[in-house]
Amino acid sequence: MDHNELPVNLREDKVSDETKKLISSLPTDKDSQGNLCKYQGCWYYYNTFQAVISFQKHFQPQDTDIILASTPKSGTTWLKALTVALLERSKHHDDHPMNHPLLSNNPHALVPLLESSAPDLTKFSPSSSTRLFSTHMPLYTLKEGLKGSPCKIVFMCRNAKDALISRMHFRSTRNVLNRDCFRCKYEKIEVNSSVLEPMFESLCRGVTFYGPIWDNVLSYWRGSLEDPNHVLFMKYEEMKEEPCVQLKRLAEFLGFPFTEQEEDRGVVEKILELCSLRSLSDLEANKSGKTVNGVDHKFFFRKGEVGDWKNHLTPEMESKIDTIIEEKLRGSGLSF
Ligand code: PAP
Repeated sequence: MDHNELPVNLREDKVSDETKKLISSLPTDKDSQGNLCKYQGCWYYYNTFQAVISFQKHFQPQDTDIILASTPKSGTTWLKALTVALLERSKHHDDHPMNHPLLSNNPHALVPLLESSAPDLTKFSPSSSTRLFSTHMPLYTLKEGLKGSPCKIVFMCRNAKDALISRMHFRSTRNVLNRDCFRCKYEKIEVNSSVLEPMFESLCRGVTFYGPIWDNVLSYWRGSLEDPNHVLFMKYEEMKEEPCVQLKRLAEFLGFPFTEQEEDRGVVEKILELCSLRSLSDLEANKSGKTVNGVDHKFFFRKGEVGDWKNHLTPEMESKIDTIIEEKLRGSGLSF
């Protein structure tokens, strides 16, 4: 199989000579999918690392930019949809509901990833004057690229065990590279312990794409405590538990609070309904098509449940990861 058929982030074809030199001076490791290097405390596959470096050098922030941050599989798609819907409500889609961008676009197409080699971010101009971007980088690496700009940053955190199981399903459903056979071919990997165990071990070692997860999450947690006007810390579980409260909190933070009339008209509930897993995954735009990185839109929608890890992790695994995370978060005031 052609190297170019690999997911973009797992390829190493975009890495410049300068970046290769830099990688040779960084800590390196591997997970079950590919080579990783550690930059500013965070692990990246090489093409993504190149994109991080390019972002830090070339991104031109605007003060009104909004950055949606998360660790992978923590509710990014949902947060993107909700934020787009919040910003779009000024356009009175009640009159022309079919014009709503979420009805014809996957949320990832509306909110590009900052550290992606695919879109040219300097040229990206969405319909609204507020530009929306996403990232999985930790806050300190993100801030370097924001160059002091007072952008609003929203972080979505999710229980590490649920995010792990979500990623395992994502990998299993997607045709991923099976490096064990050394023949560079795609294989459909079944969800079983041979997939889960290496991913679990990597998680516990802290050697995961965009990990260690606890350091990444803590960077935003601390950022939100230090600068609550610019960094909002949200939890997937709280969004599930009290969606109205959390959506209003998000709207307020972004500077677009709901008016009393909007609340009376049920706009909060309408946005939550539009962005629910069920309605988004029913849309043709999300049933078909792929992201710029070649991921089928439909793979971003699965169960969306809290505690699905209970169906997959043994009590030993549960206890091991809980102990590690508890130790890493000790004294921070955060639990997830
Ligand atoms: P990404 O990191 O690849 O962008 P991300 O959207 O962060 O993925 O996470 C996917 C998870 O969010 C999936 O969880 P699961 O595997 O445990 O089911 C997906 O189902 C869930 N998800 C996607 N859209 C929604 C939504 N609208 N509401 C709630 N959960 C959602």
